[in-house]
Amino acid sequence: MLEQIETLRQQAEQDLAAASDAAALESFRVVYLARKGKIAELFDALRNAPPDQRPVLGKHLNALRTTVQQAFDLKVAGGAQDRPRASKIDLSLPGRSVHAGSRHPLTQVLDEMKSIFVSMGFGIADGPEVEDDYHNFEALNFPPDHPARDMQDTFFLSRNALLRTHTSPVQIRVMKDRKPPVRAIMPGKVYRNEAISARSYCLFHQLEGLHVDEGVTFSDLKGTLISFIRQFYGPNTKYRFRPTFFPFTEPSADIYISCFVCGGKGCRLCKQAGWLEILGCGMVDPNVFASVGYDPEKYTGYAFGMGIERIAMLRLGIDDIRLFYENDVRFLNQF
Ligand code: 2U9
Repeated sequence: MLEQIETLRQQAEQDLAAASDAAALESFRVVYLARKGKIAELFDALRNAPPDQRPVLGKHLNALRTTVQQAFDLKVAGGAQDRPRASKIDLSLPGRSVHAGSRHPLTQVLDEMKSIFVSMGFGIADGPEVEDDYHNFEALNFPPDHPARDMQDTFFLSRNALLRTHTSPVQIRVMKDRKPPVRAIMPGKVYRNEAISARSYCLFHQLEGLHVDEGVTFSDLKGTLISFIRQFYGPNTKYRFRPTFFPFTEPSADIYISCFVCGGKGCRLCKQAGWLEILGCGMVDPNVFASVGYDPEKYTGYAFGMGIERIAMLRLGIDDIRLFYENDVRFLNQF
């Protein structure tokens, strides 16, 4: 048995020297050092040895187990120190930040507006961006000779196909589809054939809204839009309504808020006026109701519209509308 012990010692020495990775070391441990390994097998065999030899053989076996275990432990520990790449990692260095991306600034402003109107009971409707003269102009009470119908102002794709110049045709489609009550906002892209500059672009976004039912009044319009202004611009924002004209509403108004930079004293943002124009609104013209088949004697309603780029520019301090469409990450990263 002494010979067996010596042979096992030599075998273990060779196998340990040959074990070059973690998997080989683990199989070495299982073969030699585990509960059913080769060294344990010899300890079992000790029971069959003549009783007078057992103490000496036991001593040799214990020595073998200690030697193999120590050599194994040393190699495992040495392997850990042998990792030059790992040892060069400085765990105290601050991590590199990963820019996760964010919503486009126009999407951020639109999402905030949508959630305010949805909380006030408005649904969200959308419709086609390629429209016809009827939905974009005629049903909205634009006279045949209105300047917006001119090629200079509108992109015509053919004689009767054009890129919508506002989201109002969506309201026409919604009203033709459904009976009152109707209460919805219509956010989306609109197109205008204008000279491109820091202030105007061929494409921009609008959010329009419409509420039609029996007995809807100008007070409802005021209550809804003042509530929107307080939620979006802050509870102490001052506002004023100024009469204006739109073909599709009568009476009509533009709403201004006190400049949130100077508080109304006059500054560069409000062009010294102290007021910023933020949206237009009015009571839906009876001619519009007639063209969608609503009885103008029975139903009344209000509508409003705002340009999202203008509002985002005022709020975020952006002075060139083209920045929204260039997708320059140096611009987008700031929001
Ligand atoms: C229907 C009836 C009425 C939508 C309205 C405005 C006033 C308005 C402008 C804001 C800035 C356009 O983006 S902008 O240039 N819009 O001032 N829009 S009332 O009125 C409607 C719409 C549809 C059937």
